[in-house]
Amino acid sequence: MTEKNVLTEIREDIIIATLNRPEALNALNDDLMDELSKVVDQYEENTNLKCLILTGSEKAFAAGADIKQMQPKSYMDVYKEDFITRNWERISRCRKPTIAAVSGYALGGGCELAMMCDFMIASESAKFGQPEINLGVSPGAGGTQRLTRFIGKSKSMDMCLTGRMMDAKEAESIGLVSRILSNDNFVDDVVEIAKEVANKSLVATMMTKEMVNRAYETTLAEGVRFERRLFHSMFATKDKAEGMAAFVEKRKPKFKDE
Ligand code: DAK
Repeated sequence: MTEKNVLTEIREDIIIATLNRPEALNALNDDLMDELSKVVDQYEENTNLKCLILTGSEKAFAAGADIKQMQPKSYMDVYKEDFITRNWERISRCRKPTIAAVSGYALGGGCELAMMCDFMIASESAKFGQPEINLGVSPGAGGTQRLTRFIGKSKSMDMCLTGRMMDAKEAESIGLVSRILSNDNFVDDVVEIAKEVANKSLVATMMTKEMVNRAYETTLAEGVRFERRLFHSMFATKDKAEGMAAFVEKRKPKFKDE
């Protein structure tokens, strides 16, 4: 399953997708995003896989959309080809869990791509930014929307209007990343976290993910109603019976994703 711009590795039930355009600090272009979309398709189709880690290199998760690919494009080009919309946000529609493991630069489209994952883990060297304003444009793959929901208006305006970078500590302190890990063995350590996610009932995980995501799209009352309906529905699963029986019997549950 190895392709040119996105490398994949399967470790038990975890799939690691590694962005691989080192010559351009993993700048995102259509070819790379096509490959990444296929990887996400394969991940969703393969019932043995329970968690996807999206990562880059130590120097760059991704330094943004490929400026050299965008430079010659006109308004009519990007409008007609539906630039970005065509499949750049595929990972945000993945129903199974996804973790962004960010080392080095996550800028522009790179930061936006990381925000499309369920949560973000940063190495100590991670740097985040929305520097598009320096290019005479704005974020274009959801940055102004997702970043604002993650970190609030003031910080989001600061990042989008100055184009500055923030380090991992600042990103963690404002909730953009969930945890910071050491640069040493970074991906291996993220795999350990992915295993914790993968060990749960996939049905409960997928439903929980739907609930959390709903919080971004609806009112509190509707969101709580949605949560309650899905919560009730989980009482029909074998995994609910197994999980609760295992607790009562003081043993580890063996989930079957049913
Ligand atoms: N695109 C293309 N190539 C890139 C790149 C990028 N985003 N970032 C780096 N590279 C390339 C460099 O050109 C260089 O290639 P060569 O010159 O060696 O051929 C190579 O990667 C190494 O980069 P540097 O030599 O610059 O490395 P440094 O360590 O000195 O600096 C840096 C690292 C990350 C600070 C710097 O490379 C940098 O500032 N990169 C650009 C970061 C950036 O501005 N990212 C945002 C991109 S814009 C839309 C419109 C716009 C957008 C979306 C939608 N619509 C119309 C819908 C914008 C999205 C973006 O993400």
